[in-house]
Amino acid sequence: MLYSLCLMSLDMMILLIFALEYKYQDRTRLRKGEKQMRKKSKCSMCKSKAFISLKYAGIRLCKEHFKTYFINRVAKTIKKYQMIKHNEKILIGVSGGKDSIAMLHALTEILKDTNELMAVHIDLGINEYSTKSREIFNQICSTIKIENKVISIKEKYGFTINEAVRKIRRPPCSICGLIKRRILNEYALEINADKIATGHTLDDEVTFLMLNYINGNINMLLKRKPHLPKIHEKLIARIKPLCEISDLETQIYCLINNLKYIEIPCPYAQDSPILKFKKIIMQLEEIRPGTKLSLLRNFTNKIYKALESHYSDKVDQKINECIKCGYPTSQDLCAFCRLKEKVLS
Ligand code: Q46
Ligand code: ZN
Ligand code: ZN
Repeated sequence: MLYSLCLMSLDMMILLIFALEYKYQDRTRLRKGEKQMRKKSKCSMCKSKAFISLKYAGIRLCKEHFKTYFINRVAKTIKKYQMIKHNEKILIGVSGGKDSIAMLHALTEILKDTNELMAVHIDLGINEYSTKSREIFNQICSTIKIENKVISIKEKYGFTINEAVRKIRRPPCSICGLIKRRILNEYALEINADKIATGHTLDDEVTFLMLNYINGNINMLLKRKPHLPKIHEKLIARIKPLCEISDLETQIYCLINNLKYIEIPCPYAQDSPILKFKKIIMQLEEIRPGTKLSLLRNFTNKIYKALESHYSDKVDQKINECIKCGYPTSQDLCAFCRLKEKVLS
């Protein structure tokens, strides 16, 4: 869930989208095809002026139809990966970034009559970034009137992400990810939630897949599914309702729905290799629209199954329970308890 490369005004966004769309067409072709372009710039659904062109889907949409399209795509993803059943209690993790804000808004639209929803925000203690994220979370929760909770990691464990990063030689995002996963899971257990929804987008998923292909990390690849079911009594099932939606689409959804999201990047994001990989993946998508979706779907439908049947009995076999917290681990102490001990020592 890293923030997109830049944040811009709505007008700038429209210009960027159309600049990308016509980048490879020369002026003569554009003049010749003026009539055709006028026709093309109409919404594929209602023939009013198009606001966005989705090349991977071969459609152009006006603002209203983009809203409907986005909601329908999220609803379809939930159905396709059997993420949510009626009456289940869903805990929605919201960082305050565009992805999780768009997810919170869309899930409320889709599930408000069928499921119990609860939003949670983790205050990481990362200076102004955390203060602003918390404000944005409080604001959206009161606007859409959803039950919510803020958990401060300083209050819960006695240290902030800043303090953990200073003490431990490990990439900040890996420390932060481990702590966030644990807090979300603990809170989901406390409130008897059935699922935890996180705002991982198509770009996040594809970036993760690429990084782990490169490293040959089969163990991590086997943990990557849009819907990770409950495999231990202490681990709540996790779902990613935006796994087929791009970063750009979540940003546009927020902009046209006037949803505020955090506009300053996390200070640790710049050093993360994930941002560099995301840029490369965006270039691949430009060359061949639909690349990201193909990567994700082929992994989930074909490669994951092949890996599972060949490796699931060979990788990370030893499952103990942590002697301190009882969570599943391959060692005596789980990764979270080891991290906590180091930070507090
Ligand atoms: S908050 Fe945490 Fe992100 Fe900051 S330290 Fe990395 S993971 S970048 S969404
Ligand atoms: Zn339309
Ligand atoms: Zn533990």
